[in-house]
Formats: sequence, structure tokens, C-alpha cells
Amino acid sequence: MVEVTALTAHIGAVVGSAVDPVPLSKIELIRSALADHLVVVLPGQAMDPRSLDAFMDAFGPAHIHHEDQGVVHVAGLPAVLELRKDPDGALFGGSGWHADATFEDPCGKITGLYAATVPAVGGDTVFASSIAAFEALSPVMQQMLAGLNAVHSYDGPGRPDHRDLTAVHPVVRRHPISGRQGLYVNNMFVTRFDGMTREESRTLLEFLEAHITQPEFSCRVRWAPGQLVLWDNRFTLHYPVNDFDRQPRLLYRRVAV
Ligand SMILES: O=C(O)CCC(=O)C(=O)O
Repeated sequence: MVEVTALTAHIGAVVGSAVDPVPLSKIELIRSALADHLVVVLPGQAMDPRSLDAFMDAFGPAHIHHEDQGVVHVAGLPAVLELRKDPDGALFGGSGWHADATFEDPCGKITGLYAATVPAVGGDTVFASSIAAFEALSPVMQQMLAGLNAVHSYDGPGRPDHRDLTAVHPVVRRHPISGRQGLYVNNMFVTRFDGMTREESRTLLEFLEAHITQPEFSCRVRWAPGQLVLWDNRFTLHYPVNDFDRQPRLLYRRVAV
């Protein structure tokens, strides 16, 4: 019997344990925990970039990140990114709340992040549920948001939309398994709501990010070597905490679209 232990009321669960890791062949159990909790922590997994790549095929086709400053692909595995923080280096994704590859269509669906080396303390990742956030809004606000689309662009707000990496997505989407609705916006990539001015969009986006990321809808994941974390990018935001100067941190990331 594999234990699934919720981390908070709204988001996050640990599946198995470091001494009794869940077999990764139990894909339906993992998929169901992910649908219920949006973020699942799988401790004690013996993986490498190649097995991470193969495992993530169960969740959808690979997202291949384009070349850019700070983007490091694992040699021979174009879908797997090496997220390395060395002393004085920047932390990938480290500048704010976001979801992965929302500027693509199809967008980033499930991310798998596997820890090889982590600081003794620090470098946690915080996640927030956009489903809990949506359900807490007034019906009038829910209805208004359900009629909106948002423009997501790789270069983010304040810059012209990226010529290739720009996509328009509905602001409210329904989870295909749980049937619950969640918000699909993030301030890193959304440049505006379709049909609204940038000023109108900014105010609404700032409200939504503050609303989604409140502690009541969030969980904080502490890393350990050998830990795999999966999250649903369609219904969560995440925030890498950059509080571990001068300690190495190496994770491998594979996104399914
Ligand atoms: O390093 C982390 O904690 C999260 C990584 C991240 O933000 C990303 O891959 O987009």
C-alpha cells in the first residue's frame, strides 16, 4: 500500500517515502495523486536525466526549450534541462512566480523536476493552487474571468510580444480529471488580457497573482537528493526560493506538453 500524505488542505502531497519509494511503474496512482493534489513529491527515486526523460513520456510529448541565456540542455537529451546553481550563479526561474512554458501552444502541462544535489538547507520551491484560488473568488469575478483570454509571451510584460513564442490561452480552464476550474495566468509571461489595455491588464494581473499566491493556497517543498517532484502547470504557480548562496544545487527538469 503506497502512502499518499497531503502537505496542505489545498495543494501538495508526498507519495511513498525515502525508505519505501513508490515504484514509478504505478503511473495511475501517481497520475491520480497529481490530479487530486496538483504537486506530488516522490522521495527516494534513483533516476538520472535519461530515466527522467523516459518516465515523463507518460505525461505527454516533450517540450523542447529553445536556446537562450541560462538554458542548459543535457548533452544528448534535448528535452531535459540542467538547472544548476553554483556560487554566484543565477537560479533558473528564480525571478518570480510562474508556470512553465505557458507561452507555447500546447502549453506546458506537467513538469518533472529531479534533485541530484541540493543545499543542506534552503533552495525550497513554493507552489500555489490556482484551483483553490479560483474557487475562492466571487461568482461575479469568476464569470468575468471565464470570458477572458490572456496573451502569454516568452519575453514577458513590458516588451513586444515574442515573434515565435507567444500564445493566447483561456484565463479559466477545467481540469480534465477532477473537473475543477482554475486560473491560468502568471505575471512572468502574460503581457495582457485580450481586448484590454496593458494598464487594465496589469492591475488585474497583480490582483490575481497576489490572490493565487497567498499562503492559504500554497505549499512549500523542501528538496532532498533523489527526490522527484511533479506539478501541473495548468493549475499551479511556482516560485524557486533563492536563499542558499555559495552552496551547489543541481536539478534536472523535463516538461510534458
Ligand atoms: O529550481 C526550482 O526550484 C524550480 C525551477 C523552476 O522554476 C523552473 O524550472 O521553472
